[in-house]
Amino acid sequence: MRKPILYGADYSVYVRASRLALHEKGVEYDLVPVDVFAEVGAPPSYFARQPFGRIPAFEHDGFQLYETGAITRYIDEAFDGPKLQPVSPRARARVNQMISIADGYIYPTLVWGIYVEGVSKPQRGEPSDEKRLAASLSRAPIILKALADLMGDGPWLGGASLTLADLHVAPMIDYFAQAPESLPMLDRHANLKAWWSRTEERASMRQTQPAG
Ligand SMILES: N[C@@H](CCC(=O)N[C@@H](CS)C(=O)NCC(=O)O)C(=O)O
Repeated sequence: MRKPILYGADYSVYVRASRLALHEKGVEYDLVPVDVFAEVGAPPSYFARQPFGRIPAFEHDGFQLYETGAITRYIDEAFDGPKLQPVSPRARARVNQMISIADGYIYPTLVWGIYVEGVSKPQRGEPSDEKRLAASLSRAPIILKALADLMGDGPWLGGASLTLADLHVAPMIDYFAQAPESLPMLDRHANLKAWWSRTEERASMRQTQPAG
């Protein structure tokens, strides 16, 4: 079998979630650069792999796939290595619930609303959307509480072992944690704070750190 190929850029939280799954499973892969935020955008040929022009896209032995949730589940199921999804219907539902929370709430609010508006744009000398930043800062505690409530005693978001929930949420929290406002917010949830310390130390997180 040939090595799987992931198309995307290391700065993308969705590309990183897919890479984390590959690293945690111990799967060798090739990362083919596609920069969707380049001035010229993604190359026209990329739209044949991902018609919406988003990253990542994935290919394994001729099987093409896009949408990160489908990619990470495929990686978990198609390759040997530690299982990243629980077997019991309820535990699996919790993991899927957290992945959905990541897509629906964490990504727009903590990544775009807080990191991009509050950290990245000022660093690049671009004006921030102050209204969006303020709205996101007031929404963030609801998101963090939901995660903390769902994870319970952990130590991982999905319970006793590392799952895809951790791998989808961690790249987003890594950006959010760069905002000064994130620290007091995380301090309010001892379980989530301990989870983040544990997660950011993982070899897979270090190996997939965006080059910056
Ligand atoms: N639903 C897609 C979302 C992927 C996504 O939004 N990727 C971002 C980078 S983190 C992107 O490609 N953005 C380009 C754009 O918004 O034009 C998935 O799950 O793969």
